[in-house]
Amino acid sequence: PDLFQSPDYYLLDDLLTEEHKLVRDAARAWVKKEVSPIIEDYAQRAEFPKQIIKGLGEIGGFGPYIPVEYGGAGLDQISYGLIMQEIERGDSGVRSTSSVQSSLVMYPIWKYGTEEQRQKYLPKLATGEWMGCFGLTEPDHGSNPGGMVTNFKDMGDHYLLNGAKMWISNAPFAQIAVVWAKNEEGRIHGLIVERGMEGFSTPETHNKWSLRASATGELIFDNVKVPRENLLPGKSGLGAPLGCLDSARYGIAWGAIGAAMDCYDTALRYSKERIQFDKPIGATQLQQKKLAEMITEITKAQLLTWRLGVLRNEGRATTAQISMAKRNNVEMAINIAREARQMLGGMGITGEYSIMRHMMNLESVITYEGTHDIHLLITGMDVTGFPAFK
Ligand code: TGC
Ligand code: FAD
Repeated sequence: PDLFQSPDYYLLDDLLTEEHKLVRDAARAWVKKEVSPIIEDYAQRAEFPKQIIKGLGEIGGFGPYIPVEYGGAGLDQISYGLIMQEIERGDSGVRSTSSVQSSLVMYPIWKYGTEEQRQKYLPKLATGEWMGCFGLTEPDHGSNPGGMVTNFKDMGDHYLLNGAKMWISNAPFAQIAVVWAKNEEGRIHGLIVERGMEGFSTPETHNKWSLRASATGELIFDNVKVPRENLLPGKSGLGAPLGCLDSARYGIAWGAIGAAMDCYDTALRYSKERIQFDKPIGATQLQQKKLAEMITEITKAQLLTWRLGVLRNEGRATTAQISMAKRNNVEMAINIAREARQMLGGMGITGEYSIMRHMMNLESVITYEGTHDIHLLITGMDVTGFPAFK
């Protein structure tokens, strides 16, 4: 019973199958045992806890929906979402590692790769024996990745890759990078770049106040010779990386609920125990307003996201629907983290509680995978037909 403190105000468990609940419970138990006790320390030291990689693979954190024949867990989109929710209840940076590996590395290899590429990479990525990263963002092209300047030339027996990527999760320790670059005609393609290739380096980005337990870095390509067989042939154009983002953003929509639940749980418990003016702060109207609004927003986000999962299982979810859920849920979580932090008073700023870490992490989550503004503009474009980006 201790495992199930998480709010389920509208009895959403009734909408889940036995498999969904088993998958979620296993992820929740693992996060509670292996992530929560150590993560604050790693975040304070700005270090990624590499020892959790194997366990992340075992709970289905790497490629939950990738078919079993390639080492994935073969689960549906709701299970995928629930795993992300539970991981992010622990830490957004750990969920980032899982999102990148699953949706930004395994997904493109599975969807756009050759059978040889699938066999070579997917099983090792599913266990975490190999880790991957995804290079789309560049120093001068973040929200507008279509403007990228990283490029490759066809040299006959190989491609010659030049350019740089920035803000890349997992880059400092990944064995492989799925890199998006333009060919001589300016068409975007995905290439698998492997650590050890001459001219390829991955310097780490330091001094982050957010996502400190996740390693972020650059990808630098200085005349890197990439074998021809490392090009992903199945899809080209900006739609190829954007297709991966659909899957990752969907996972983030669920993940943000996990971070919000942890903040809510913590604040609720604290409000019952903390006595001021001879009564629990939870007995005051102001603190009840905060808690009531939190549980309302979490419940709305759960319903939105569960429905989106059903649509994804049916292959009917649109990019704009995913943007709406990512945008809504991350804002919901960051607002809850800020309110919950205040409810803990001075204790809220310490590492004794997880809230301030969630709050700072969510500043990255609201920026990456499309900023809050970009997702609003995607919704705006969807309802009006006018792209306001350009
Ligand atoms: P636009 O002209 O709209 O589209 C270009 C082509 O792509 C097609 N397309 C899609 N295809 C598949 N799936 C989607 N979701 C698609 N969205 C668009 C589109 O049909 C078109 O195809 P074609 O054949 O006509 O060429 O492109 P645009 O340049 O106007 O850009 C639109 C915009 C702004 C929405 C897009 O660039 C965008 O989403 N920008 C945000 C960038 C972003 O999200 N970057 C994330 C980097 S990865 C990351 O942050 C990882 S964080 C780590 C973690 O996950 O934890
Ligand atoms: P910009 O695009 O420069 O945006 C700056 C501001 O301008 C934002 O507020 C934005 O909303 C606004 N803006 C931009 N365009 C418009 C417009 N047309 N109209 C109105 N406002 C606009 N990328 C990867 O490829 N792989 C990764 O693994 C990865 N991991 C990341 C990890 C972390 C911790 C962080 C912080 C980022 C990561 N990113 C990654 C990069 C992330 O996707 C980008 O930071 C994000 O897409 C925004 O790009 P930018 O930082 O260049 O901001």
